[in-house]
Amino acid sequence: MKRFSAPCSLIPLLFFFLLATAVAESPRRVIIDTDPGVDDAMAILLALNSPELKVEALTVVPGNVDGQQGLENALKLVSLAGRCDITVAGGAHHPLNQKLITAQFWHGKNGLANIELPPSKCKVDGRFGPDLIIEMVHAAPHEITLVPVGPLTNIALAVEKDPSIVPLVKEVILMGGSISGGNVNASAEANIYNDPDAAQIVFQAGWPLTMVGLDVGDKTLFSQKYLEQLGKNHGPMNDFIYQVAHYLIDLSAKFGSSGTPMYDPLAVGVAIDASLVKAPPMHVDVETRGEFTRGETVANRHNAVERNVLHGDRYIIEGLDRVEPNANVCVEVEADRFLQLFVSRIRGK
Ligand SMILES: [Ca+2]
Repeated sequence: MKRFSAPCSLIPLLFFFLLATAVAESPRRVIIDTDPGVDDAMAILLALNSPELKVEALTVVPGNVDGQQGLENALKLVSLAGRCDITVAGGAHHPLNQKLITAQFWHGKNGLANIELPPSKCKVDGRFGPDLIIEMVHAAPHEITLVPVGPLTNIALAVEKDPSIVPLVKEVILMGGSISGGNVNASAEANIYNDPDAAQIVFQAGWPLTMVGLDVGDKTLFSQKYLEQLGKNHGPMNDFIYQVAHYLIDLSAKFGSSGTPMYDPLAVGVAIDASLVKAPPMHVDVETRGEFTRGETVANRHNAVERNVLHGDRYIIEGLDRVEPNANVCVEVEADRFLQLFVSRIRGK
């Protein structure tokens, strides 16, 4: 009997190992909320070519372009990838409390670097994007990761309408914000600036959240070297991304940069492989009123604030109060490893 007892005791362990392996290998289910947008297009095609991810839906938010153009672009992108199985839905038409700001200046007249993709063979889903998010999260509790790469209007609307989704979402990995200055102005990054009220709702919701910001995206410059690698292959997706990257590299050169920052694709990259970045926990608030700082993501690096107590005519510091981190804020990235990953996935290798 003794001879067999050891192997028998290993069976539960073996079962656990096999289960753990299966879980580890099952793809992460994601909904990408997007305002396509050139870097959105790169992000979406990276996701669709990565076996680590199962893209459940694209929900479209106005931002780089208006909602209608964004929806048309999203449908053309899934069609280009031959993936009409992916649900594509429209969403909000404008930010919560301010006018829409569109960015054809950077993204081209059609939002896709003025490249004319073939008409989409895919059909739009009639549901309202935030409702679709609510529905999908309830249908797969604790399994859906939200990857917002545009202004956070749709995600905020979903949370406002049904706060019960918050503990049911696996994780939020968003492109937006910065802890070292903005691109719209001195302080604000565009996705957050375009709807700071929505962003504050999303940051304070209470779910696991990773912020892939402007400052870390600026470290991932897609330069001529990577473009040449991409040019070694041909196919509908490869050729389209080559043209997009070419357009963006030329545009960046006009502003003195040697490459184009891969903002939205990096958020997808973090969803694929979180080890690409270092992201310490911080408490982040979004400034919704500041004279010069509306739309800034204000990050508390040491997660504490002074406790000032009124004594007579003055406040006296009596200690420190802890503030709970609400975001993992990306501060470092293995840029070359990420860019190689991007190129190899778009090349289909
Ligand atoms: Ca975007």
